Order: sequence, then structure tokens, then C-alpha cells
Amino acid sequence: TLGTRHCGSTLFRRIYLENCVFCLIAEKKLDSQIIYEDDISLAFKDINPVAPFHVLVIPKKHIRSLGDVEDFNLVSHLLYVCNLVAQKEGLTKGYRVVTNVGDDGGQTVFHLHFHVIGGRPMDWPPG
Ligand code: D5M
Repeated sequence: TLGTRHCGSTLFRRIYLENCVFCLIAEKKLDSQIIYEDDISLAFKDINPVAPFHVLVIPKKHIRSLGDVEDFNLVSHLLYVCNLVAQKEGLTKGYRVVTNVGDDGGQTVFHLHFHVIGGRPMDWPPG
């Protein structure tokens, strides 16, 4: 097993990235229902939808969460894609965009993603 002294190493990073489920989806090594793609982003259907429409928008590059973003132009692009897919899918009555950050945020997959959720009225506040 890898000791903690390896955690910042290139080897650790390579093993971690090879097992990141959204990196695998971005590299087409794992199947997903892709609905939009460009050079830097990908949108695909969430495997566990919480509404009739539930898509995830991710950067192809591995970034852990919004808390680790350095290039906010990238976030701007991802939000542009969120709106694009919502319009493309005809969510004319509205939709919700959510990103969970860290444990308290309820993040379970540690590769930045924006949930685009719609097709029903949303509740507030979230759980
Ligand atoms: O949300 C992580 C989301 O990722 C959660 O809604 C399930 C979804 N997920 C997990 N694995 C897959 C695959 N393989 N395909 C599609 N969707 C997936 P979070 O905000 O981190 O809690």
C-alpha cells in the first residue's frame, strides 16, 4: 500500500486520477449518456437522477471541487454549458444548477461537477 509520504507524489496522483470515475467518463473509458461535449467540458446524464432531467456538467481536466478552482474562466464556461443543455432540452419553466463542495456540501464524487436539474418544481431549502 502507499504510505502517506507518497500522497503528493506523481505516482499517487496518477493512481488517483486513473480511478476518478468522472475522469474515466471524460476519457470514454467508462460508458455514460453524453448529451454535450466540447474541448474542455462534457455533459452527461446522472446515473441516479433526482428529477426527470438531471445532467452533470464537468471539466475534462481533473479539479476536485469548486474549492480547488484556480481558473474561473473555466467555471464561467461550465455555467454557460449548464444553460445550453437546459435550453437544448427545453426546460423553459426553469431549472436548478447545484455544485456540492466537500463533505458538508454533500459531495460524493471528487471531480468538479455542476448538477443541472429540472422537469419538476424544486423545493427550498435543500436538505
Ligand atoms: O454528486 C455525484 C453525482 O454523480 C451523483 O448524483 C451520482 C452521480 N454519478 C456517480 N457515478 C456516476 C456515473 N458513473 N455516471 C453518471 N453519474 C454518476 P455529488 O454532488 O458528488 O454528490
